[in-house]
Amino acid sequence: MSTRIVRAACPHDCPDTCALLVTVEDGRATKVAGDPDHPATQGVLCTKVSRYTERTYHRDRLLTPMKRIGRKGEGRFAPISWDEALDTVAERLGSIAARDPQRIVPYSYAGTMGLVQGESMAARFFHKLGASLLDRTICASAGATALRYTYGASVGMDIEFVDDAKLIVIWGGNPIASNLHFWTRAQAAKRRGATLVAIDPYRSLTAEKCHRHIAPMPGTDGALALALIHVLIRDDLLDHDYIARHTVGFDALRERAALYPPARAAQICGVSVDDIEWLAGLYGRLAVRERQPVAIRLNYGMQRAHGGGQAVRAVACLPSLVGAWRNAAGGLQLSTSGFFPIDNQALQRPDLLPGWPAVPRTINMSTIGDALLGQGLPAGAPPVEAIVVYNSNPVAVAPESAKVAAGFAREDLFTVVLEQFRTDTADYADILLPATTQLEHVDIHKSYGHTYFLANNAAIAPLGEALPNTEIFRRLASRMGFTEPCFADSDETIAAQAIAASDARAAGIDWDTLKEQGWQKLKLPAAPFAEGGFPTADGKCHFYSEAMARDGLEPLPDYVAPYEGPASAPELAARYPLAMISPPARNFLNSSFVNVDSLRATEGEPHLDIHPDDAAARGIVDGMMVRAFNDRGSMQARARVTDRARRGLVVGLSIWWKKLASDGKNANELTSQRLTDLGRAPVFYDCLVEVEPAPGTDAGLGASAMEPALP
Ligand SMILES: Nc1nc2c(c(=O)[nH]1)N[C@H]1C(S)=C(S)[C@@H](COP(=O)(O)OP(=O)(O)OC[C@H]3O[C@@H](n4cnc5c(=O)[nH]c(N)nc54)[C@H](O)[C@@H]3O)O[C@H]1N2
Ligand SMILES: Nc1nc2c(c(=O)[nH]1)N[C@H]1C(S)=C(S)[C@@H](COP(=O)(O)OP(=O)(O)OC[C@H]3O[C@@H](n4cnc5c(=O)[nH]c(N)nc54)[C@H](O)[C@@H]3O)O[C@H]1N2
Ligand code: SF4
Ligand SMILES: [Mo]
Repeated sequence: MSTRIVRAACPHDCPDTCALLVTVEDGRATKVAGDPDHPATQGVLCTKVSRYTERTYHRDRLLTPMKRIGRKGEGRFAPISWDEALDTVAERLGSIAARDPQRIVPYSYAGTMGLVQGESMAARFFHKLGASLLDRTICASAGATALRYTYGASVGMDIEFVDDAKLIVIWGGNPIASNLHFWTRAQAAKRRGATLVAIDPYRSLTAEKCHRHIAPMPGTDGALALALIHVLIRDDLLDHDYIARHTVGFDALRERAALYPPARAAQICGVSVDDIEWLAGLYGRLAVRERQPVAIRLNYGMQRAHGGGQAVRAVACLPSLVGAWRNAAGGLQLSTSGFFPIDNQALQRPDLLPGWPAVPRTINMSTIGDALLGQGLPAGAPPVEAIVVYNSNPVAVAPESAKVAAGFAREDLFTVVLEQFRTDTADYADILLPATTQLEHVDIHKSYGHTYFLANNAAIAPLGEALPNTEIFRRLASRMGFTEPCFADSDETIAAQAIAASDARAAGIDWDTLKEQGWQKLKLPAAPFAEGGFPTADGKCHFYSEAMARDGLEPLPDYVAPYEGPASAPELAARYPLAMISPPARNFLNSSFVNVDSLRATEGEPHLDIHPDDAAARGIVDGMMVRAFNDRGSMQARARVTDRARRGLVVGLSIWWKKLASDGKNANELTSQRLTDLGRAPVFYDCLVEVEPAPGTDAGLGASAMEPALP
């Protein structure tokens, strides 16, 4: 028997980007483990990826190209050859492109975060074709835009130092589920005396383990952050030297924060004045009076509402006000992705666009339902006639799902899906193409939670007839007659092209070393912003942003109320009084892994957490099947009556495959296609609903309700 250990990288959309060691015995991957030597991974993987072989060798892997033989969405397919599949796709795309290539839309996100299997060969292909561009906004663009205006890029503190922090504020994140390796460090800090605070409307797995949990209503974080700023200024808990030398617009920020005394914010957010006074006092005292490291781990939960961008702006001001950046264990981290010197030009080749530097129209992925239905496009805009989906599952993950599904069901839409599994989206494909998993292809990875480049070597041969995304687009390019040399680049060549080697941060990092060693850390100082030096034009933190004023945006951090709430929409709130959020479930990765039996068994079935008072008012008991609904749609779930959900809030952990839910629906039936204040991002957690016992089910006889009472 031959046994090899292959160095690889976790491809999933997770800030931890773990370094993997894959055991291969006689050509079969038998074990996926964390690299014990990689400082970010520390030999530990989450439950999901420890089960990666279960996913790779899953009985439902797509192993041959297929064409649709049933109705769209029905999921009936017949196998065809690669030649027939690629000829069909090339012929259809070619004839549409001959009329207007903008009628073709690529749709992709972070099914793999790899730079090679993500936007490299695929981007080259769509650029050369002249297809519509895709605005990839579905996850991070509200916060990324806010950080760009405030600090110049998505940069922040290095989590590897957070063990030394004295206060860690976990704001809108549930790291036990979604950022495990940060949580390990936060616990180390806790053991060394740090105070942990969670700011989250829901008592998540993480919030319950923090010293204090502050639970604002969803989408109100901007007001909370401005009140913290208010108290820091009122009590002179400020690093005047840092403010003077490394920030812009303090006086204007002071005026803005004056509008948010704690009492006002407490009322907007539904928290106590004491919560605000306590947190601001502790944060300011530790940082300014005691010069101790204070860290904020800012995440995505708070970005998924109307004011998500400005809320990030407001939170991002805090570390500069108290000089927290002076310490390696202090500051703020939302994302580290802006540190990586990536040569996107080389990877994606926008210069191949027919009219470059003029660009085709852009379709926002977050409003794909409307786009496919021809709604919200400018008058006279060409309809979408073809969509090519890879690395994404829009029918499950995009908002206002009824419209997304209706769009994909259009008979006159030509749909190609590159997938590993027959997802909710794959069911709508005209041509379904089998893609390799991470164990079967080569890739290079950056991270948004640490500062290492990682290599992913292929551990095993592709299963069945599956091909890497790159090879599928390479073959399509050849059939379309694209002859530029870049269409012949191998995956390893592309991996090498990804690193902008001229950048000092990449000193000593190259593909050959990387694939040998598995990972290499960027060259960065421990406390990169101890003396300012942010990647803005002037190196300063912009409390007031000239650039925002120029772009027609509110230049100061602000509180923007949720679209759907009693303040902005009282009539709607009267009909749908409960705010619904649908954050990640621990055992799924967005909609990936929902089809892995062992992980789905742990999650059980779709649940809806509801506060005992809200449940009682609706005749809902624990374990009852309930129906959440609003004007956009409905979904069924098993009620969990629990004060984990604060009053007025319901929580449906996500993202379920629709076809694996009892009613064929998931949380995105309820979410809207409205967009955030900055970054054109979706507002998944800005969503009012009503909940009732599900008609015609076991209402009133819920499983746990029938259990005998314990003595
Ligand atoms: N296990 C697992 N890990 C994942 C994912 C997954 O699906 N499963 N998804 C990955 C992806 S794509 C991403 S973007 C990241 C997401 O990473 P995070 O943003 O850290 O996501 P969560 O861990 O769910 O944390 C979001 C928390 O925000 C809370 N929240 C919701 N609305 C608000 C609000 O208005 N204000 C505040 N303060 N909190 C709010 C939710 O209750 C939830 O506990 O995780 C990644 N990691
Ligand atoms: N209600 C609600 N909706 C949400 C969210 C939420 O919190 N609540 N979160 C949002 C967020 S943060 C995000 S990032 C999006 C995520 O949305 P997506 O990026 O669509 O993520 P997944 O659902 O994991 O789907 C990724 C798909 O890519 C496939 N895939 C993986 N690797 C490859 C590959 O190499 N080749 C090909 N061809 N396919 C591959 C996987 O099999 C999987 O089906 O969802 C968003 N939707
Ligand atoms: S999903 Fe995240 S925690 Fe799990 S192995 Fe991948 S990078 Fe690590
Ligand atoms: Mo995401």
